[in-house]
Amino acid sequence: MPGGVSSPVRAFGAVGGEPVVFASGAGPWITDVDGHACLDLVGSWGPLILGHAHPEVLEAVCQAASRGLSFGATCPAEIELVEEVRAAFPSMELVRLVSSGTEATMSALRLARGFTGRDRIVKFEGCYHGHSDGLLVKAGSGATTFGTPDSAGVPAEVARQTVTLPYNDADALDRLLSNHGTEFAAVILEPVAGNMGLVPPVEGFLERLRELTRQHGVLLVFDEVMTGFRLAFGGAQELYGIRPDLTCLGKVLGGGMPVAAYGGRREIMERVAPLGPVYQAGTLSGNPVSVAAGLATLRILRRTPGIYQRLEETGARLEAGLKESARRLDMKVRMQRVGSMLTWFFTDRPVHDLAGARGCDTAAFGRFFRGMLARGVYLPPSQFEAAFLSAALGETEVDRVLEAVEETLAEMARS
Ligand code: KE4
Repeated sequence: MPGGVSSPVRAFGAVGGEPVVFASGAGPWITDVDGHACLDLVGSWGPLILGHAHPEVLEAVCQAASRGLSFGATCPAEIELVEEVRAAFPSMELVRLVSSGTEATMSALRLARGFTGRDRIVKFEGCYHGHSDGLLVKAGSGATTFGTPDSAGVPAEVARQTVTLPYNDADALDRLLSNHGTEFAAVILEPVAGNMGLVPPVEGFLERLRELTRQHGVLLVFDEVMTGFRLAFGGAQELYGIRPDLTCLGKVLGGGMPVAAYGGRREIMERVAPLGPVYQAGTLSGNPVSVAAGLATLRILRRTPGIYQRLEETGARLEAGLKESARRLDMKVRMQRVGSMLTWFFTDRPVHDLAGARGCDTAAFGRFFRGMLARGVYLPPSQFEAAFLSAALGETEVDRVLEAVEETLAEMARS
């Protein structure tokens, strides 16, 4: 296995040390093969908003599995899951299920190109939308003219079709679309960014993007793979009151199993095969066992009063605790947070974009990560990732996290 992992970010490259190998999870806890138990603030990179091995989710999965693993045809649970999505995301008038966030965003952009007849897309630096060729692109030499590959193996002519702008810079988009608007099929973004560390949209940013894209006939695509069902049951678009043209979902949608989706305005989605000319397919799309995990997860979220308020309160406690520790120890560390998605940045200034995130003391984050792991708290192994709180974290567990933060920062302050 290259790097001993099935996905690069798990390799601890950014924080040092050997990648951890986990054997089991239960509620807020995750245990490695040596029997060390940690409080899990990664939650499989977002899906486990209910914690590990929730009994009702496991029961649903076992029940589904006992009826067969896959039919390669529509099953009732698939229809029920899509109905849950439509109820939570009114902008998603038609929904197609796929098996990963990468597939969701790749398909949504192919659809945007097919619908508009235009080829170019805009993304923002620091936003990650999965690993399809057209999205592994960074700002080109001409900055706002052409993208260049952000990975080996991505053809230059594919990268050229993607322009990458600084996050939170609506004026840059205004300038680009004023001069080239008719060339662009879509603007895609994380409405709250989690892939450069947690970077919220500045006041008015999302509203300006909605206005500019509508003005130029460019589709607005919200990548809510991370934020969907996480920041609110209806995701960031519920929280900020913005109606995108297309939305991508994943992570919580599958409750820990491989389920993702894209969807949006009916007139756009009706271009998707078999109704229309935009081809997209998948052997295990809507898999009954995977969908059972997602359906159980969404139903628990939907019927549990105050679950999002409690997640907000947990995040607020951690944020207040960090502020107090940083003040007492006179350390340059801050938390950026929206609800139960958060990042510790080692800086004394707000982080609004990738340049700001890169300007933080990432070596300090590595020391913080290792200190927290040694004290039994597992954080995402990179400064440029978000931590995710689960509803399984109770008062006692939050106290333990706060203690570990205080002790780790104190140890860092002494060294
Ligand atoms: P997947 O293909 O990994 O299911 O989803 C891709 C994706 C799309 N959009 C957003 C906003 C995402 O955050 C992701 C995947 N997130 C990473 C963590 N930053 C998953 C962890 C990994 O790559 O191993």
